[in-house]
Amino acid sequence: MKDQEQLLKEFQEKIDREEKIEPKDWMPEEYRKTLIRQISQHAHSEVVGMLPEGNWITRAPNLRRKAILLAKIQDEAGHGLYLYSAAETLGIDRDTLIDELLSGKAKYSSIFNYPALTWADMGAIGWLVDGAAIVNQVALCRTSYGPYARAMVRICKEESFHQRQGYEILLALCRGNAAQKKMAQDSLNRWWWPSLMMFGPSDKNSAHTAHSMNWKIKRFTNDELRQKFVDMTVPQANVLGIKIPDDKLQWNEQRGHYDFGEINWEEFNHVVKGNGPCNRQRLDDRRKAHEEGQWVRDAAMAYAEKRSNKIA
Ligand code: FAQ
Repeated sequence: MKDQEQLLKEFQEKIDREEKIEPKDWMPEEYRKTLIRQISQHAHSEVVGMLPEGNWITRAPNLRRKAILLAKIQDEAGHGLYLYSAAETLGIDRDTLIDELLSGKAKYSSIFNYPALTWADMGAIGWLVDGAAIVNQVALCRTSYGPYARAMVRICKEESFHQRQGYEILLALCRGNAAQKKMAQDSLNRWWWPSLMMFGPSDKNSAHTAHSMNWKIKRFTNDELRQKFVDMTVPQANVLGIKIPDDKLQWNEQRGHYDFGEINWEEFNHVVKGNGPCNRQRLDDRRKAHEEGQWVRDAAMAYAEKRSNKIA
């Protein structure tokens, strides 16, 4: 039998050769734990992420916008399902993960604890939040764990459609009257900094990045991805004709990147600890939705049991 050291060596060599780790392969316990943590937090983010947008389904400005918003929100639910399934391949069951979310033990992305106050926020969420999610997730298509990487490929295709629909909402508002343009600017003012926070703490304060980079779970650090997002988004704001709320934002010829101001990390920590503007409301809404969905889960189980009895 191979000893632990040999197994670890072969595991790392496999990762270094860019081969995927699959569910039945040997893996160190820390790798498994890191993946369960990251994939489940990601799944929870998709599911809680439905709430700020769900708030606007009944108030979408026309039928076309309502149909698009409904489809987008359903896509997020689907993303949650692929991700919970990917986490389950690591030997944890979905009920446990959902209990951790509903009890407040598990994290989900800080961004979804901010309120969606106007229709322009549907644009800002698509443009900035999905935009940030894509920058992070395109890299995750090459993550070392096979089921996570494969889920990401499909999710990214859908997210890029989401990003465009958000941008198109803002483009329509920015081409509209002064009040509509003001609404677009206001949404950018409120969502810009929280979107930058989505990438997580700065590299020097990130507890997991070093390990995750070594195992190729993460392909880029938090700060590298944040920079990519800023570089990609500034020209898009210029096309809209609205101003990113950062006086320090400027092109740095030497670095070939935009410089930008300091993130308010105190606010980030506050939100992650459960004290953001909507943390309580989001969890209450999820708990209520879970309770109200009990009959659906019961019916699905009863149907599955009946079918398996018939087959037996
Ligand atoms: N919010 O050491 P790191 C979406 C936590 S999907 C809350 O840097 P790591 C789709 C972190 O968990 C958006 N907590 O951690 C959509 C850790 O806590 P722990 C979600 C955060 O894992 C769009 C601690 O801080 N995307 O938007 C945040 O190496 C529109 C230390 O941090 C993903 O989850 C945060 N922003 O890097 C849906 C992508 N940042 O576990 C609806 C996958 C960090 O030790 C509408 N995840 N923390 O207690 C990742 O890439 C990584 O997990 C990071 C964090 C980059 C988020």
